[in-house]
Amino acid sequence: MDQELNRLIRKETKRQNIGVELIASENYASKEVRKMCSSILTNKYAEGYPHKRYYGGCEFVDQVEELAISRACELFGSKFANVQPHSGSQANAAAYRALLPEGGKILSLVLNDGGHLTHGSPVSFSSHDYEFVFYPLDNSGHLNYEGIRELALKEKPNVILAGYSAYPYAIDFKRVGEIAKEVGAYFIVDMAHIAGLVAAGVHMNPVPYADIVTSTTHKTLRGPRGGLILTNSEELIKRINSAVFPYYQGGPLLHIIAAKAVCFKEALSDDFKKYVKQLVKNNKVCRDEFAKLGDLVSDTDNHLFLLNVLDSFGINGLEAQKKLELINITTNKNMIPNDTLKPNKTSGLRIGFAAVTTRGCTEEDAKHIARLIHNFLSNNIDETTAKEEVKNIVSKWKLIEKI
Ligand code: DSN
Repeated sequence: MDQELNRLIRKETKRQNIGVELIASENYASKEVRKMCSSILTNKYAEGYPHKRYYGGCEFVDQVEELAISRACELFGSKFANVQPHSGSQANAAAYRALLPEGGKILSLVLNDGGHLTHGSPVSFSSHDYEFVFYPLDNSGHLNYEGIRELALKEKPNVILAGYSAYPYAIDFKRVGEIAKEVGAYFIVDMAHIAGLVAAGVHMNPVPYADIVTSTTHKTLRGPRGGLILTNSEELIKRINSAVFPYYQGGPLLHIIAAKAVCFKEALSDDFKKYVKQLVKNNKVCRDEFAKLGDLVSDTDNHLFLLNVLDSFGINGLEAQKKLELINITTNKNMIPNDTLKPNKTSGLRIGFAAVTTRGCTEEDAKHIARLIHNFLSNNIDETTAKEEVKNIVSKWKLIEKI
């Protein structure tokens, strides 16, 4: 037994159990998903794809990967899937490689407005390998589709990218797909954040409109940490497959692919649809409670919203994040549209309900969480009282080991 690691895992288990987890990209995977992650499938090398491997002994792992592929296709209504990307970043890298020449142009949303690092940040491979032009949000923080169209007509990009990490509104994939067609660009959607909402039919599915859809499997989709790529094009899946292996990755993680297969099966269930509907409700009532209390919040159509802590409480995002951690509420500092502070401070917090809803958070709890955060960040209640309230809220929820 590795005592050092066991001790750390026990501490992390306790942290997860006593906390209110509001990081919008996190969730709690089921026992079955976690069982697959620690299965003996980790022992197997299987470079290549089912029935075209570089190693012997792949007859069973071929079936594991085929099962994951067919369930992913069924869940999202797609013709083809690649379930090997180790992460969403790897999935995006492979999608770009499949569609773009070196230095090709991508139209996307900048990180500070809610995009992802791999959507052209100077610190990511993406901006080194490709040229990015960013479309702005309108003054209310919404996508401006006519603005995207005008920029696309002017810039003539190879790819238009939609799907974001901190965007609280619904995305009209059909509309962006039409713009891409009009300007002769490919259309990639990174649906990592909203994959669970898409799976449950609560958000427009990008698969019919995009050339390639990338995702992670661990956010609202509630599976293991990993990536996924979907397409309806027989030509593109060949290019995607070569871009994943051998271009960017070596051997696939079959234990994680098995866990993805479990996650896709779970996401096909009615229980999952109920979960996502509750998640969206919880998120909205929490957001509305902040608004009622007079705090500055974005509106929301999905699983997350942005709270402007600088103008609501006179502290920056980093200070708010650290202060909430004192009472076991986990959030992350986040830029808000037209932010005046730098990304290492920020004026906002990103708040999401995917994780707490899995544990059993109700709409009443979600309102209570808004009031608690408001009162603690306004210094209306002290740390001990606030911590006690957090304890009372989580005491009604499932332990994470039981999920
Ligand atoms: N880091 C993830 C998030 O928190 O949104 C995106 O990959």
